[in-house]
Amino acid sequence: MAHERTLVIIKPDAIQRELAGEILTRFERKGLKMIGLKLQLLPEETIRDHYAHLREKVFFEELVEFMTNTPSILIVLEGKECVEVVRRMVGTTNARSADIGSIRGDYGMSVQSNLVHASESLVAAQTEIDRFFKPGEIHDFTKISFHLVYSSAERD
Ligand code: DAT
Ligand code: MG
Repeated sequence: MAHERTLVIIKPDAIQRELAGEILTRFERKGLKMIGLKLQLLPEETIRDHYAHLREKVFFEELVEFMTNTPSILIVLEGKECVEVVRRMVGTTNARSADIGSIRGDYGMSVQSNLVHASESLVAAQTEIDRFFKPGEIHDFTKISFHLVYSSAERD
């Protein structure tokens, strides 16, 4: 399967604001294949690893608290060039300046509470999928709408 996989987290603010269905629907309607999905209260240590690149920042402890006080929805998506496609659907980190039409741009007003996480590269995506999902929680099935979403050359 040459199609990429990426990790999306529907964050606690989106769950509390009842935006989970809205956000999930965007990925479905785009034509992405959902191969993993679960609701989970994320363990503090897992979030410290996930955001290790930010551990020296003044906002880090508040970020850890924000991410661990309400469950998140974890999603693995698959599709052609989907790491880049999903990052563009999510928008830039600061939701106030994110493009209108992106998820953060349409629903958010915050840098921290910006509704969704999406892996930033193919390498990060693999690490993050392995961090949050066991192999048995990812489902490799044939999606019958693929011949409508892609040309034959784009399907592999
Ligand atoms: P992104 O989520 O767009 O990949 P990132 O990896 O730089 O951005 O940061 C991860 C998360 O950390 C981000 O979604 C929200 C939080 N964050 C980043 N910069 C912040 C800041 N200046 N103040 C508060 N939270 C911040
Ligand atoms: Mg990031």
